[in-house]
Amino acid sequence: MPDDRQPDQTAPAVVGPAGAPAGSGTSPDWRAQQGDQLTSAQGVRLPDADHSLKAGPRGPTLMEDFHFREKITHFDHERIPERVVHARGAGAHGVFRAYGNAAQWTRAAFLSGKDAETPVFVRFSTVLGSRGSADTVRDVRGFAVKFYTDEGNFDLVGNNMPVFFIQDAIKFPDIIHAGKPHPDREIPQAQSAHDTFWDFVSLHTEATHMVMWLMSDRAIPRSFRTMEGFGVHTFRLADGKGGTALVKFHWKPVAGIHSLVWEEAQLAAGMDPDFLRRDLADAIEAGAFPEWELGLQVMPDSEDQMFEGIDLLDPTKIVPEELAPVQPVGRLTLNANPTNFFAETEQIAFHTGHLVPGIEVTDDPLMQGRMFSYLDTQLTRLGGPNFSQLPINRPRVPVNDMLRDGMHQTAVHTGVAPYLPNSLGDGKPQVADAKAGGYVPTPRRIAGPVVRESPVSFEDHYSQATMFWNSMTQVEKLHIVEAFTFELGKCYEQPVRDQMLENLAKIDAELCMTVAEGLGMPTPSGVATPDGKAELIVGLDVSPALSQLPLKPGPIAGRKVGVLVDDGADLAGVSKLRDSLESEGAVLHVIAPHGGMVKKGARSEVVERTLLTTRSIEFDAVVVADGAGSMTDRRAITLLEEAFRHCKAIAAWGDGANLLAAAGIEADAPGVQVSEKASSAQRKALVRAMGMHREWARLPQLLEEVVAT
Ligand code: HDE
Repeated sequence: MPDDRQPDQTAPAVVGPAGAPAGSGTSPDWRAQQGDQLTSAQGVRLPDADHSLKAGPRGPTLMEDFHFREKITHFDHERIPERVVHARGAGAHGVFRAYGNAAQWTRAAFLSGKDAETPVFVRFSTVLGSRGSADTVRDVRGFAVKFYTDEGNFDLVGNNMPVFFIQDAIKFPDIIHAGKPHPDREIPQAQSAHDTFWDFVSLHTEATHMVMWLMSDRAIPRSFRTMEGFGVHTFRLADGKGGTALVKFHWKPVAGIHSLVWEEAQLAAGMDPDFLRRDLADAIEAGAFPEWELGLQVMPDSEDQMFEGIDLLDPTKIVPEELAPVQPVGRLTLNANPTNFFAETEQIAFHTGHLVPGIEVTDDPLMQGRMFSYLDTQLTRLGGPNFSQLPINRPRVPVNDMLRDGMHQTAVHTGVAPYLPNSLGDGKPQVADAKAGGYVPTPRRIAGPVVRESPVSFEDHYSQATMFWNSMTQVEKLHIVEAFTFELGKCYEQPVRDQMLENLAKIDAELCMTVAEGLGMPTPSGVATPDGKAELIVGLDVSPALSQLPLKPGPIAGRKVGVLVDDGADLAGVSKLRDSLESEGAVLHVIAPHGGMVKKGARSEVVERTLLTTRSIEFDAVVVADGAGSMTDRRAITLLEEAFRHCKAIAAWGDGANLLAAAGIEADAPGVQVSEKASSAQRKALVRAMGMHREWARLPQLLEEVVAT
């Protein structure tokens, strides 16, 4: 009897960019669009792409026009339901390379094998907005990774924040209903700055720690490339020899953690709603491949699943890195853009239950709920139970699952015995025990009364919110205060603001007072403990690792510099600057008042942006070349003013300094490099300043100015 397998899946993988096996022999060919001839879906060649079949040139269209009907019918059904959360996303292909040191904790071969390489697809997303919403809204970002391992697919469906709003999955529909637009007017789109969200989180105080992250700069990343990622829940790793450990997964961006400033995020939402997906695709296309290290925090698999007083099953708690260091175990590199957004980024189906031997879940009640939801949601979204056969979801190992038929079945199964045991199929497929690579979870004891309750340790809702606040620098604290004041300022219901201020008082008295001042509300009395700290501290008071400000300059690969020029500008200097930036992997864009070319003598430069088509948000630094200093266009001034206000690196040489002066930027202001001539010292200083991301030293100066006026 032949094996009861899908023909393609037994063959060694010949894969295209989406992992689609190319057709061979008599197997069905999975590729679309073969041949140069336009055909119907049935492969019939078609003579005309522009006219329907009519009774005379001025007559009605005929029912018999199967070409027209097939085309319109297909078009009418092009949309599939968007994801109920994380609808807006962007993805990329890549590779994960293991360092090999994880073998001490897990038998999962893709993690434990030294230099083992595993293809991956990653999808980044926002949570609240619809598919067409803006990228840069204040929101949590999804960070979902599908590893096509040699032992089957493993999905690490994480976020860019290490905790979550709720502790029990039963509340997930509620928090999402509260965060989504109000049901009557369907406003506001893709944001949390409205009454129902704050009503929910102020009453569900377990959300407090997560809300601190949401109000921090983490919620407005500069780029997907500059975000951390977290598995959030505690997982169990098994080494295959009886040893287990509890772990948390971390993705550490090689490019460092960077964020937008709030005004920039808002401008981008209008000027370039595709800001983050464009950045990702551009960087990959330019060869500045985004990279992360995968790290593990490893804790003992103790009976009570507590670590230093922290309940490892509570998804609103982190384990501070100072208590359990993040140990790097491999590197992820994104190196190819999708070929087709729908086929890959939209149709990819993640599931927390896509696990491989050596990686197991724990009893975290949020994770347990997710183990149900992800499979269930794909049935509606992807139209039935066969979504694993879509090229982007298909494992890169033989699949022999005995699942049959169903909507959109694309496999032609052979054999008559899709059941076990059988005699008609030679007893195949065979089951595999742990030794043969079967997924056999570590036996764990589950005993207890049937109750709807949480453990007492889940009642601490404030101590880590306070730790987060304590760990921020002044600039980060300022941003958090501004974010709370903005968001609560957008709430119309007074009781909602009151409730929230009372919660803030339990985190930190100063935080509460400053937000209350901004809202023009009295600070709630009698709520804060005398020192403004939460009553119960578990773990640590302060975790410096939580601050995202760089202490030394980081890499600038994939970052963008805009150079203002005009006809007659020092194009030799521009060219040298481009060389320096390109050697660091950064990109230079020439901005001029007009399109086409700018010239000086025999030299010329292509104008890539005009003052009409660009805005400061596009750049990490702005430079004015000698010869562009007498520009009078208001938009050039705005570009510089915004870049300065957003604390970006700024430079000018020669008469370029005049334009800075026209924008009110002093030559000796922090993060501003002015020189008489284009020089390598200036270029180096610019690279260093960009590596620090922002020149925050400007902030107090700006504040003084605001106060003074
Ligand atoms: Fe999700 N989540 N989630 N989530 N989630 C979905 O699955 C859900 C949670 C996350 O790029 C949905 O295919 C429940 C935590 C990401 O395709 C859905 C609960 C974390 C993505 C779903 C959570 C996440 C999703 C919607 C509470 C971080 C996008 C469409 C128990 C660790 C994946 C879909 C992609 C998507 C359910 C909480 C991350 C409905 C019930 C915590 C990154 O199944």
